[in-house]
Amino acid sequence: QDYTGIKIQVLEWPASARSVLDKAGLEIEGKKVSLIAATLRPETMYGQTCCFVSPNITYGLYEISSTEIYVCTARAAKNMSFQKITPVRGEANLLAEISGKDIIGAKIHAPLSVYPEVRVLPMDTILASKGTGVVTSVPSDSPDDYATVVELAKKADYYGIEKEWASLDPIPIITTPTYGDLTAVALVKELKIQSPKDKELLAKAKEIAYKDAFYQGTMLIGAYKGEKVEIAKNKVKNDLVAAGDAFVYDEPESLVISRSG
Ligand code: ZZB
Repeated sequence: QDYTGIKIQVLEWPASARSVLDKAGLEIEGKKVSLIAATLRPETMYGQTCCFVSPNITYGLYEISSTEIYVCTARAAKNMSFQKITPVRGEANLLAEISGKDIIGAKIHAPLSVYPEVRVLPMDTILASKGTGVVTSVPSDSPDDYATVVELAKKADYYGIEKEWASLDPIPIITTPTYGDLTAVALVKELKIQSPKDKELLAKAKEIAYKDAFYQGTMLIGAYKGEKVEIAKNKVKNDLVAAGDAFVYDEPESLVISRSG
């Protein structure tokens, strides 16, 4: 998979994370720490409303330079170390480990998002075996993300979050003749998806959403407003990389296959 690794900078850690990092003796003062979200949809980054981690995944903080730290799974860091992303080939320098649980509520900056500051929220359906274990949320165009934020807002107390954090309006990013300006919202409704646990329906919605946006979609926002998604996708990706807000992250397909047997 040809992912784009989006650097989502942590602006403010919750108390739980500060205590974990303190105990690990890690000094992050003056360093840029970013959660790395793996996405196949760089052109949708204008519509990020939060960033998801799994409460059941352990993440690592990896040293990228004297001033930069990336947060992702160990598996992803290992893969990155063979793609010239870490300083030494084949090595990822682990500075500390932290549970996704302890990152929830962090205040972050998601590049290109119309919302200058958003929050880290929990997503139970994140797979540790895919991408970086960090998923940036675009509820306008990702049915999984929309179903998850609706669930989180409904049961904010249960999930231990502030309702407002999960209540930011989806942003119209792409328009298509079939689904309009908020493809994921339309599909969740059409397929009567009730919760993030509706796995099969969500898989179906995702497939439809990918195809519809890629072949029929037109950008409604950003530098390539009015252009076809098919064309704009790589332009937005290249701009993010050029700005230092993202990098190309390739996931070896064979690795995924051999893992699942
Ligand atoms: C932002 C985004 C915006 C995404 C969108 C999708 C969509 P795939 O196709 O199965 O490979 N993702 C990334 N890593 C994980 C993970 N470990 N567990 C669960 N979900 C993950 O899925 C790739 C997409 O799934 C990625 O692209 C990411 O969400 C999420 F408008 O990033 B995406 C129609 C989808 N639209």
